[in-house]
Amino acid sequence: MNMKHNRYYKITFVLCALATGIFIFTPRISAAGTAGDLKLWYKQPAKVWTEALPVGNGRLGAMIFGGAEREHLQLNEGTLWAGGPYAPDNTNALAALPEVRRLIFAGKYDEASKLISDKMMAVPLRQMPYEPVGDLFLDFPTNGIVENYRRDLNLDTAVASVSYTVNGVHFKREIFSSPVDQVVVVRLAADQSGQISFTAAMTTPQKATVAVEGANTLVMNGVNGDARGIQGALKFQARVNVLAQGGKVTADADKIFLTNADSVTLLIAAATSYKNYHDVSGNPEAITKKQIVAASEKSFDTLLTAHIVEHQRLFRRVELNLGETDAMKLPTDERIAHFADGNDPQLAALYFQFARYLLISCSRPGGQPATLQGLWNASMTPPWDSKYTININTEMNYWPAEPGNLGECVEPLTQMVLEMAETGMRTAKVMYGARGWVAHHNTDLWRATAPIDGPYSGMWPMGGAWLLQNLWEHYLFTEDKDYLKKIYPAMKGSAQFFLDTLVEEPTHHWLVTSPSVSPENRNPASVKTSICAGPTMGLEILRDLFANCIRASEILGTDTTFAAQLAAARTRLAPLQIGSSGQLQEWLQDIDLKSHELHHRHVSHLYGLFPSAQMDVNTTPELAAAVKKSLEIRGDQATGWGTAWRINLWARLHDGDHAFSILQFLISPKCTYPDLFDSCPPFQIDGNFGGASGIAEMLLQSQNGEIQLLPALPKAWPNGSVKGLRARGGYQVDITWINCKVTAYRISAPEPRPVKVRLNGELKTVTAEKLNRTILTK
Ligand code: FUC
Repeated sequence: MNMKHNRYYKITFVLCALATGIFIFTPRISAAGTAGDLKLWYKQPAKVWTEALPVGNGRLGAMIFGGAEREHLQLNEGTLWAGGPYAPDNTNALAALPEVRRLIFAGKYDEASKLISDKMMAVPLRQMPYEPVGDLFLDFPTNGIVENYRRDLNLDTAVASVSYTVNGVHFKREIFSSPVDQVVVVRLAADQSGQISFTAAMTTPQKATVAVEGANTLVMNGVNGDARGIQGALKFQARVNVLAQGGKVTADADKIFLTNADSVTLLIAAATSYKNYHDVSGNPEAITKKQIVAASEKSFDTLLTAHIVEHQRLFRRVELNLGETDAMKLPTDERIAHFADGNDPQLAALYFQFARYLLISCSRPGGQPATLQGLWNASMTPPWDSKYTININTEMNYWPAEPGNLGECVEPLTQMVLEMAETGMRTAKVMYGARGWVAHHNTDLWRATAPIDGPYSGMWPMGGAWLLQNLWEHYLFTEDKDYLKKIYPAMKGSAQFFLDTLVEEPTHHWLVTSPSVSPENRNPASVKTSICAGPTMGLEILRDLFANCIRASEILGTDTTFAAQLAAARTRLAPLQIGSSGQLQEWLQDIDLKSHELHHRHVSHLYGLFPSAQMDVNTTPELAAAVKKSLEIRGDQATGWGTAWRINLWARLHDGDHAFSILQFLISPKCTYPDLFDSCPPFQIDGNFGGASGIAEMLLQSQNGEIQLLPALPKAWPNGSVKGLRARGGYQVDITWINCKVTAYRISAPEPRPVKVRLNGELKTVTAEKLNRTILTK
C-alpha cells in the first residue's frame, strides 16, 4: 500500500471539501482503515457449506468450517474432474442439418427440435462434473466451555482465522492457500504451552484410500470418477503433513494423533495427473511430495509473509470507499440480512472486494478458469456439474477482472478458449461441415464443444464467440499486441465458422444463425421449444466478433481479404429491431410479449448494451430506450446472476438508483448466503462477479472512446472514493466525490495521450500533460 500516495489523496480530498464548502461527511480513506475493515466475520462456526469460508490459490481450494471442537476443511483441486479425454461430436448431425433448417424456416420449430434431439446432440449427452478431493477433519478434545468465539476471513491478507477461549486458554487458527508454495497451510497456536491436541483424519467420496506415511503424514491416493460412460482417467493424491512444536505425534493406519503440542503447522498438498485436455500422464505423488518437502523447509512466518505479499500484489491495486456506518460493527451474516435497509454502504464495498478476492483465489495463471462455483465444490454431482456454462455464467465470472485491475486472472480463461479453438474444430467439421471452430452452451475440463443436455439449452452455437469477446476486452483494457497476436487465430477460426454456417432467412434475406436459441428462453412462436433462427443475441455477438476481427487484422497488418469478407457479411446480418411495445426484439419476429415467461432470468438480447457496447444512451438513444423497455418488461429480480446482469444494464442506462435498488436485492438473503457467496439458488459464483462488475459500472465506464466518471452513482453513496480501477486503453482511474459530484480525479496512462473524460455532466479532454496528476474539479 502506497502510504505516501494515500496521505496526498486525503489532503486533496480535504482541500476539495474546503473549496466546495461541503463537510457533510468525510469518508475514511486511510490504507489502514480500508484494509482493516475488509473482513467477513461471524460469532459462530459454519454449520453448513454456504456458511464456511473459502481460501484458494487458483488451484488448491479449501472451505473452512471453523468449529471449536472439530475443524473441517473441505478440499478442492482445480483439475480434479470426472472422466478423461473424449470427443462427443455427433456424426449424424451434418446429414440432419439441412432438414432442421428447412423445418425452422417453415415455422415447424417443435419438429426441428425433435430432429435436433435425435441427431445432433452430443454423445454422451452430458459433460463431466467438477469433483472434490475430500475432507480433512481435526477433532479436538472437548474439556470446557467455548468462549469469545470468532471466525473471520481477511480479504486483505487472504487468511482465514478462528479464535476462542477454553478454560482460560486462548486458541488461534490461521489458514491460507499459498500461491507461492502451492500448499494450504493451517497453523494452530495457544497462549499457553502444551495445550494443542487433536486427531487428524481424511475422508472422501472418491474411489480412494487413506494411509499414514512415516509418523506424521496422511496420504490419500485415488482415481477420479467415471461419468456418463466416460471412464475416469486421472490419478490424484492429497498429502497432509503435521509439523508439531512440542508434544507428541503418533499414528495408526489412517489417523494422526497429536498430544500436548505448543503449536502445530499442517501443510496440505493435492495434485492430479492432468497435464492438459489430452494428456493425463502427470505424477501426482511426485508433485505433492516435492511441494510438502519444499514448504516444510520454511518457517510458518516465511510461508505466511510470501503468501500475503503475493496476494496483496493483486488485491491492493483497488481501494473502494463508499462510506462507513455503525452497521460495520455487526457480523457479516447480520449485515446481509439488513443491507436492504439502506444504511450499510460499506457492505457493497466489501461485496465488491470479496469478488476480487474470489477471482484472485480461483483463477490464477497456469490454473483452470473459475467454474460455476469458482474453485469450491463439495459434491460428486454438483448443480450443473459445476462446470463452464458459457451462455452467460463463465463470461460473467470475468466481467470484473478488467475494471477490477485483475487482468492476469483472465489467463486461465484465455488458455481454455485457445484449447476450445482446437477441440471445437472437430465439432465444426463433424457437425456442420464448416471451417474454423464452434462451441455450444457448455464446456468442461476436457474442452468438449458439442451441444449438450438437449436442444432447448444446448443448440446454441455462440459459446466460443461470446468467450472471445471476454478475451477481446482484455486486449481493449491492456492494448497488448502480443496478446492480440496470440488470440487472433481463435478469433479468425470462430469467424470462419460463421461465414460458413450463416444462412439467408426467406423473408428479408438477412443472414442469420440457424439452428440456434435465445439462451434458454422458449420461442413464443413454438409450442415448447426454444429453437429458432436468428435470435438477436447471436447476431449481436457476431457483429462484435466480425468487427473485432476486422480491427485485429488492421492492427496486426494481416488478412485483408478475409476482413473484407467479414465486412460484407456483417452488413447483411439481420438488424436490431424495435418491436411494437417499444422493446428491443429478442427474436426476428415481434413476439416478445407473447413470451411464455415474461420475467425470464436471461436478458440475452440486451447483450448489445452490456457487456457489449453496440448501443448507449448518448450515441444511440432510441436503442437504449428500447433496452430500457425490455428491461422493464423483464423485471428486476431473477436468479443471482440474472439479477447481477440487470444491475450492469441499468448502470449502462445511467440509472444508478435503479441499479442500486437491484443491488439491494442481490445482497439480501434471497441471493446471498451468509458467507457472501451468491445464491442462484443454489450457490453459483457468477452472481458475485456480476454484482461486483455492476458496482464498477456504476462508478466508471470506458466504452466507446470516453472515460465516464460516476456515470450511475446512486444517491445512496453521495460521498466516497475509488482508487485503481482500470479503463479501456490501459488507463487507471482514481475518483473522489462529495455530494454526488466528482471533486477530484486522476487518470494514469502508460503513455502520454489525450483522453476524453465525461464527469459532472460535461465532456472534457484531459491533455497528455494532465495525465498522472490529481485534477480538482469545482
Ligand atoms: C444457465 C442458467 C441456469 C443456471 C445454469 C448453470 O443455464 O439458465 O439458471 O445458472 O446456467
